[in-house]
Amino acid sequence: RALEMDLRAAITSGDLQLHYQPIVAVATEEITGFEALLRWKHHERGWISPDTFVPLAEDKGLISLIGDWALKAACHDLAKWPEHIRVAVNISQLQFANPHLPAIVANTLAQTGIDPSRLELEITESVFLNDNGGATAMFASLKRLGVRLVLDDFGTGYSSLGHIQRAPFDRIKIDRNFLREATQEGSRNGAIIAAITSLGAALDMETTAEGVETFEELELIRMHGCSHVQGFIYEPALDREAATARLASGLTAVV
Ligand code: G
Ligand code: G
Ligand code: MN
Ligand code: NA
Repeated sequence: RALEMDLRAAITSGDLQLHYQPIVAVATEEITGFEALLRWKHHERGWISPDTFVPLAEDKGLISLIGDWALKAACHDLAKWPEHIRVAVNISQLQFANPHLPAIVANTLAQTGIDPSRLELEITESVFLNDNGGATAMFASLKRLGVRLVLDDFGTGYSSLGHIQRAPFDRIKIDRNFLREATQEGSRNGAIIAAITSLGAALDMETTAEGVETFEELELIRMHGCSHVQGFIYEPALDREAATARLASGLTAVV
């Protein structure tokens, strides 16, 4: 109850922030964009993870307020970054279920004046559960705005090729669980990563390997053809100033 009220207050007080984790092209090691990740600095409890407060927000009907805020803040920041940089914003299942979502995205694009193709929406396959065709229609509406669609956390839970078939995804993010063990002898995960990557390439989808932490993992995903990488081997999520500085440094992503 108290935490819920604090969360409402945090949206306006500035205690809720977006941090940005670089997404790096495997071939060039250059930053091509960021994933926007919510961070909440609670005045008494310190940093609270989105794993805790996003479910709370969904439960208490606050997710559209927070989701709209995050979308706007990310586009606002993106407008100040170079044209070739993209930002990926996570869209929760409940936001996705809101028929007004395309209008909200369209308004945000108009207000911030950014090229729609610079905005990526990260959505998990959970939106296909118990779906009667609404999800496919929603993906189509979003796609018509010119934004890019990203299938997040692929390989966890309910992955299905039918999902890839039913929505015009531009990118697949391979969940970091696949990397765990993938470098160990006898693991089948390397083969699975390779299969997802070639499926993606055949369908004109980029593939981002998430959660890459070691050189061994980087080498593995490079070998299997992933086009992009996101992980602590390069950078964690950075605050806006640090992310901006990272771009301005002109350096490729040095490990
Ligand atoms: O940021 P990690 O660093 O801890 O994020 C934990 C989880 O919170 C991830 O699954 C991520 O997708 C989710 N998350 C982070 N930011 C947002 C956001 O802006 N909206 C939604 N819906 N989820 C988010
Ligand atoms: O939206 P999604 O569930 O994909 O959120 C990405 C999550 O992965 C965030 O919590 C982010 O902080 C986390 N993450 C990003 N890179 C790494 C990494 O290299 N290692 C680990 N353990 N987590 C990571
Ligand atoms: Mn994500
Ligand atoms: Na993910």
